[in-house]
Amino acid sequence: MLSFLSFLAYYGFFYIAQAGRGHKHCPVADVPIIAHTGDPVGKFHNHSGVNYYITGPPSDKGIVYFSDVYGIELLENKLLADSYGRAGYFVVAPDFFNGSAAPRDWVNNAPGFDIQTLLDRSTPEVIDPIVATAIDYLRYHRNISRVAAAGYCFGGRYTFRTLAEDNGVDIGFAAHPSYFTSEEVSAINGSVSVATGDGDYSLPPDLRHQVESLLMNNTNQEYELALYGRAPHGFGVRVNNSDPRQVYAKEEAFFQAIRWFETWFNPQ
Ligand SMILES: *[C@@H]1O[C@H](CO)[C@@H](O)[C@H](O)[C@H]1NC(C)=O
Ligand SMILES: *[C@@H]1O[C@H](CO)[C@@H](O)[C@H](O)[C@H]1NC(C)=O
Ligand SMILES: *[C@@H]1O[C@H](CO)[C@@H](O)[C@H](O)[C@H]1NC(C)=O
Ligand SMILES: *[C@@H]1O[C@H](CO)[C@@H](O)[C@H](O)[C@H]1NC(C)=O
Ligand SMILES: *[C@@H]1O[C@H](CO)[C@@H](O)[C@H](O)[C@H]1NC(C)=O
Ligand SMILES: CC(=O)N[C@H]1CO[C@H](CO)[C@@H](O)[C@@H]1O
Repeated sequence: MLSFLSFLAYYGFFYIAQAGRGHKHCPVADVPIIAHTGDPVGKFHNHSGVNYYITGPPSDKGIVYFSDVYGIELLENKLLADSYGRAGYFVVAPDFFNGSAAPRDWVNNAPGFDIQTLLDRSTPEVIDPIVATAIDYLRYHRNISRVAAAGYCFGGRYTFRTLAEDNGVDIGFAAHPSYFTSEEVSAINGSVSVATGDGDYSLPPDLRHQVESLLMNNTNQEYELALYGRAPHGFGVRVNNSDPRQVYAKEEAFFQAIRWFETWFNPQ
């Protein structure tokens, strides 16, 4: 905890000092905390027939990272998982799509790719068992007792699902979650932090307010929901690195998740 607080204090100072220069170095270790570009530092690992991207130091705190439809092949997903690793967590990001995630540019240019086909075959019946292997891997192969979920977009739904009683996760964060149900939100049995943007088409204002009501009235859990101005859907992972507002929202959502975990993880 102390080291995390110093990390934040140093980072805060450094962030201000470096604002606008495009480098976010950790003054303690001289490595970037949040990497937006560069080479991933983790590796792939097959476990129980599922491919994982794993990254981060040995730790008593673990994160299951639930990717968006771009999967663990997307550079930004690997770099973001690495960033959680630099914050002190051992991270496992399972491949939800068995090597066939959405191509980076599917919205504009992906002949032959059909997002609906991908979604139709990526139902909870398929994804839940993959998630379960990853949680099992953290708890029983890495001996990690405190497990957090960090989910983005498609993966955000699995933050809610794994926070249900006995689903294996202690605490969660979801950025611009999509395709979830009210029942999944109401069923959480651990604290949750949600990040969304005013340009997030998956959480328009009426749905966002519904989520707020569900969190407030239908659960007894700690929660928060942060709205980032001018932040488009997907901002937690993919942003225009030349747009300071988007970069700010992405970084702030990352620190939202880290501070949430540090504050509300059950003490061991
Ligand atoms: C994953 O894809 C491989 C081919 O790349 C296939 O052999 C395997 O059956 C697939 N697994 C699942 C669970 O769909
Ligand atoms: C697992 O972690 C606990 C503490 O969290 C420790 O007491 C135990 O020795 C560890 N077991 C192994 C096999 O590393
Ligand atoms: C939630 O989990 C706690 C254990 O952390 C348990 O004591 C409690 O009964 C659960 N609450 C609900 C509503 O399931
Ligand atoms: C949630 O509770 C608040 C305060 O009691 C109330 O104003 C609001 O209508 C409730 N929302 C729903 C959806 O029940
Ligand atoms: C990224 O942001 C910069 C600065 O706001 C802008 O000039 C550029 O057009 C944006 N690129 C895309 C692809 O939107
Ligand atoms: C190297 C290796 O064994 N890769 C396998 C990992 O698991 C996936 C299924 O998710 C297989 O398709 C790979 O062949």
